[in-house]
Amino acid sequence: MSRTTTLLLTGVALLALAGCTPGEPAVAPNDQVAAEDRTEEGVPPGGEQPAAAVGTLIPFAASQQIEYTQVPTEPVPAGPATFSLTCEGLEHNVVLEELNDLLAVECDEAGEFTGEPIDLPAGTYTYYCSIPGHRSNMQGTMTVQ
Ligand SMILES: [Cu+2]
Repeated sequence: MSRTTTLLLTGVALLALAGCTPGEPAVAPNDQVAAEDRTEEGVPPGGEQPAAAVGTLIPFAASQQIEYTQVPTEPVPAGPATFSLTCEGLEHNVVLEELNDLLAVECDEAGEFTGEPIDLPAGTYTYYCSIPGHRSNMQGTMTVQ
């Protein structure tokens, strides 16, 4: 998925969230959604999210070399988070050591990849690429608070 597409999808999701009127229930049953607001499948807008970021988006990037070219440099908020990884063609991933070596996101071709949402407790995490031979040059720490 291209970065532009992801940004567009994220924007659509944000617009859908912004469309909720304060004071109303956060989740509207489908039968309370006006017919013209339903999608073709009968799902209210925003009711079926694309595989886009949930919670805090934590972007990583890696190059054709054995290196990350983008990593988190500021502390990220604890709670739901989604890792993304933009690659140029060489296979890489982001694994979180403190979460039992959880695979946060991986790539096997050029493009931007989005991982499954993760609930991140506060703490300091060691991230690394688990592709054989990569970790020695692809490792760092990030703070979640
Ligand atoms: Cu790698």
